[in-house]
Amino acid sequence: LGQTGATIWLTGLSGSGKSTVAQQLEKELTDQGQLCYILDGDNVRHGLNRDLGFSMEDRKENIRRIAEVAALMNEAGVIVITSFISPYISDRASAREVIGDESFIEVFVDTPLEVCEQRDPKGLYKKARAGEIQQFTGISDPYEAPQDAEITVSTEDLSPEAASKMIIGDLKGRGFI
Ligand code: GGZ
Repeated sequence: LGQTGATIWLTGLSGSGKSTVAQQLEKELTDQGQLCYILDGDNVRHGLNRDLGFSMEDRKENIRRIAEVAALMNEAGVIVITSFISPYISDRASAREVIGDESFIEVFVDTPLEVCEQRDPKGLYKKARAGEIQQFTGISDPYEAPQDAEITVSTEDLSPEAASKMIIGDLKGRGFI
């Protein structure tokens, strides 16, 4: 009997609010008794993908492995929430293929670069501007915004709670929960 997990694929700049949305969504799904799990830099880039950096090739491989893991977890019935910049349209399209179009929900966390740079919670934009970090997304490396995301959330004027509600509504509409 096929299990029916889904993958909520968050994409957006560093500091856009992906993690906050992911955590809020995880909390609400868990409260509803749903099995879900966040894949993010903390649990993937420090383990499975610790051999990878931020070149175009390494980002591609990062996203490829994450998609394969998400697909396996979906097969086990888990709702997976991924929180990675995933800056390239082609890499996200490949992830969609690996996971399956019907279980892939792309969510664009659409926070303008100016706002992310203003927030700069880890001081990374400052370092990137100073040339201390190379190939930093939005500053010295590209971010290709989605044109066909299932959901776009503008965290500038939408709270994490409201963003999470939108995603939950979508999951309900598709019959995943
Ligand atoms: C972008 C970088 C970089 C460079 C380190 N470019 O705000 P953060 O710190 O916690 O999130 C960023 C994270 C991006 O890793 P991802 O795995 O999401 O990237 S990708 O999907 O493109 O593979 C940032 C930190 O790592 N970071 N160097 N050069 N972000």
